[in-house]
Amino acid sequence: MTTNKKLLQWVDEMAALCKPDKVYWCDGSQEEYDRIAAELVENGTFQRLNDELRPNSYICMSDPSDVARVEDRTFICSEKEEDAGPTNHWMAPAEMKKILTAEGTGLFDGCMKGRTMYVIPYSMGPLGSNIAHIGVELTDSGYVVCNMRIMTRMGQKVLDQLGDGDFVPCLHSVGKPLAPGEKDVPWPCNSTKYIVHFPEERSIMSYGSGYGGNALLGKKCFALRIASVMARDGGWLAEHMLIVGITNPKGEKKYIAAAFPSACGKTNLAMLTPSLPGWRVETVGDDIAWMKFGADGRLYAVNPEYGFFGVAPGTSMKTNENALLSARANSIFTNVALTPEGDVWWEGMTDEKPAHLTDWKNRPWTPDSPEPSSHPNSRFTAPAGQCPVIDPAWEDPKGVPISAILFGGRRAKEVPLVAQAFDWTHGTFLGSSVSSETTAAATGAVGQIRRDPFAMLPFCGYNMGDYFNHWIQTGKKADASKLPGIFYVNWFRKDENGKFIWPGYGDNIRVLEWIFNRLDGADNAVKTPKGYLPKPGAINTEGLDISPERMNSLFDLNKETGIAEMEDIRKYYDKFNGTVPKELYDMLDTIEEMYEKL
Ligand code: TSX
Ligand code: MN
Repeated sequence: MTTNKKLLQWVDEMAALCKPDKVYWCDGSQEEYDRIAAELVENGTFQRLNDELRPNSYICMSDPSDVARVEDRTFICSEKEEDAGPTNHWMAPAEMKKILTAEGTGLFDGCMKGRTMYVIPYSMGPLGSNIAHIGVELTDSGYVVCNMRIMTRMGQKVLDQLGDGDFVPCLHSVGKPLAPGEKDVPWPCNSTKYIVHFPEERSIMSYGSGYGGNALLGKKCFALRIASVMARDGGWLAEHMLIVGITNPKGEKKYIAAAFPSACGKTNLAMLTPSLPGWRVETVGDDIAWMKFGADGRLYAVNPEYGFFGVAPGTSMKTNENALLSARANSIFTNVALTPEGDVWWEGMTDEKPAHLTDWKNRPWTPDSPEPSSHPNSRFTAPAGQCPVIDPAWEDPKGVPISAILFGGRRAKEVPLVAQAFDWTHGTFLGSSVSSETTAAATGAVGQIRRDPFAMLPFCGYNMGDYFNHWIQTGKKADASKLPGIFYVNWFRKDENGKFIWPGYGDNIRVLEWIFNRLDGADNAVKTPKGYLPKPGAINTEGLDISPERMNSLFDLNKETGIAEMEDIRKYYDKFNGTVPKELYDMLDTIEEMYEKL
């Protein structure tokens, strides 16, 4: 238990508001997890999978209306609207609090009737790390409790660590109170949804959804939106980045962090199986990096999470063996298909489709069925410690020293396979310009270029222009010689026939090798308006069926299209109400001048 006055008082107040039948403090034990999972089975929320095939694991089908993050219902409630900025939805905190908590009319008033309010103390980051922070989530969802136990370090050990210290209060309800005697549904939720952040107060309130980032509040809500504000104020970085350790054949190791928009294979890179002999890639994290400067002036990163909440479709032994093996046991599968043997399946898991399945809407499914068996945003929740290539230092409270930061996106043209930034400011420019072409996985037109600066568009808890400035200032304050190198990669260049030029996947180690050597000062690059590009032949293509001409086509330089890209970025900056720092506009001018001289 705890004697933390702020925590005890807040739990009492929220219980008085939400009016649950009882309040239960999670201890984080396996017995507790098993008991709550058994209750979810009893309620029809979970089905236990075959213990021979998928030990201690469950499948769960959500309500078809509650399947993804709801960006249009996500709010940053700062005192001033300009502090939320043009990329966020804003409402005044007092107005939002009235909607959510006013006695009698507030959505949270009585919202937990007939249910248990679970108290989940959790640490984002290794317990006791000076990079870690503690949150407490109150929820009326057993599904959330089970997922939070995989995704975070959770329970009594966190209360012990917290002592009288501070925490981020996170209130969550599915928004479906039960009348006396009313039978629950397998996936309770509400058609009214609010995912709300109070950045000045550093608190979160989420109503109406039980799914993913809407409900597991440690992830996108705390570790990115609230933490980005904490990082701005505290001089550190909270980023939407994977973290990996790369070891070369000589046994030398470097850690890199990388940000990609969705549908670029971020989790695949986080668990890459290198195609080059002697190279190793080890996983620290697949989604979020918290980075602070150490006493030695270097940037150290922790993965604030404890598990993977990965997109299932497309994950196979070919595309990401280590992700599949991470979810071989002790995992939760949401909105995938169930096999007759009691295992899971999803599109892309195997070349051959199973003859019979139960689909994510609980209907019989065959390969002739008109719809996919699994929802495109279906997920596995798996303990990170089960990843076969988890890095030995992934729980090191010091974090891991970051040598390089990668940005990337999906672009058929214009953006090279890899480029190194001239310096930190140019790297910030590259991060601010991150763009990706839409794929069939997202809704809307396919192949349209969307900007997603730093892959943080839905996750920055304050004004995006101010966030760009925080990056610029971070570079100015640091010892430049100790800052990570910044790179931009694009695995997705296509030729004139629409075919991918670069093989990608395990062969991306060839690009990482060039980066690795570059960091060691190798003379393997030429300066261009796109940054430092590999000298011809500097990327190892041994064993690949790719001609030097085809390699060169990954690095084409064209004055007209290059300048057009800069003008597109300039137009994008102009949408930020004058908050984009001058350094970035200056960088546009500099690069345009470089193109003019081509
Ligand atoms: O994840 C991907 N990565 C990163 C891997 C570490 N994907 C999948 C993206 C959707 C999530 C990729 N797709 C990658 C990639 O590097 N590259 C591509 C494009 C591609 C697709 C198929 C082939 C090659 C490239 N096939 C053959 O070359 C045979
Ligand atoms: Mn993510």
